[in-house]
Amino acid sequence: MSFIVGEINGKIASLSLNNEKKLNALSSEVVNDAVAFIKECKEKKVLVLLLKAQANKHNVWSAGHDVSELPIGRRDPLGYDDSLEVLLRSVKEFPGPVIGVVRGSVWGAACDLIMTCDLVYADKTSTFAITPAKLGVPYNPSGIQHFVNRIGLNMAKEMFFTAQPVDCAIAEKWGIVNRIFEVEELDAKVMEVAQKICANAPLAVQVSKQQINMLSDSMSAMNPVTFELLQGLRRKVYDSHDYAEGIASFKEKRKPVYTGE
Ligand code: LCV
Ligand code: LCV
Repeated sequence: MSFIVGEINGKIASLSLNNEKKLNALSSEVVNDAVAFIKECKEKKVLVLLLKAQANKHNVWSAGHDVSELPIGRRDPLGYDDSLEVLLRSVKEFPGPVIGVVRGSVWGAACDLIMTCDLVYADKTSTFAITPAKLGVPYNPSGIQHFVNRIGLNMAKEMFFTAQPVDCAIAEKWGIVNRIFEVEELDAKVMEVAQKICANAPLAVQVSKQQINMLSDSMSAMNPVTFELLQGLRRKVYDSHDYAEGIASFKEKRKPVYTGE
């Protein structure tokens, strides 16, 4: 069974996350199937890729990283080769616009995935939360950069510090989403945008995506020593009692007891 539902119609394709029992959590199976489909879209010269999720009774778009796949201490949970980071890079490097189409609640790394999309349209039931603080996880620099570049310093800090869902109205005001639509009009409105993009010159569209990404990434050139200091800070967190406690409390369905160590 595939953990995504993929469809290619000419220059427009859609990829739907499909991990029902874990609320579309981004497990390695989901990620592997998604990355393979994105590669197929590139080979078939798809210009616009719609990123959706299969509906579920919890109305959760995606519950984020699969917590059961997070390492328990002594290993970076969001390393460069972590399957989730591979997915984020394949979205960012896809040659055409990737449009996030959101219904329901988006959690943790799935929120980072949304921040990595080029355009995001959502319905009025959508909410967005980034949750490392809730689980005791040290988020990674490229992920944090997605938030800061997208919504600015104080909004990114509020999301990271509180780990609370942001509702659709604030999400639109802060720029997490391009536009909010009524539940029943979302798909049609997104298709209109996709078709307007497909009416333009593909190369001009693709090169403007690459240029915008390169310019926004170049604003945070960092010297290697600073980077190593940053990695040392993160290691302190993923080697901590609180990191192990965060993961354990989720699995045992209880509130975490953090000690600050
Ligand atoms: C595995 C899950 C998950 C899940 N993994 O239904 O951003 S970071 O740094 O934190 C990053 C590391 C990250 O992305 O971490 C994960 C962040 N995600 C979250 O914090 C969301 C965790 N999930 C929830 O808060 C609840 O599940 C929500 C609010 C999404 C839905 O709550 P609801 O009461 O409707 P359940 O919690 O009962 O979930 C249904 C099943 O899905 C599993 C969960 O363990 C349960 O499985 P069982 O029925 O086998 O107990 N599940 C949910 N999220 N991220 N498994
Ligand atoms: C020369 C023109 C022009 C014009 N140049 O009246 O952004 S980039 O990268 O694309 C960059 C390279 C750039 O700035 O490219 C140009 C971008 N501009 C556009 O795409 C707008 C092109 N123009 C139009 O779409 C229509 O002209 C609008 C919608 C502005 C107005 O339409 P309307 O039907 O009211 P016409 O199209 O009949 O234009 C009246 C006269 O102005 C000329 C046009 O050729 C026509 O001249 P003739 O009466 O001799 O036929 N014209 C309009 N825009 N950018 N000439």
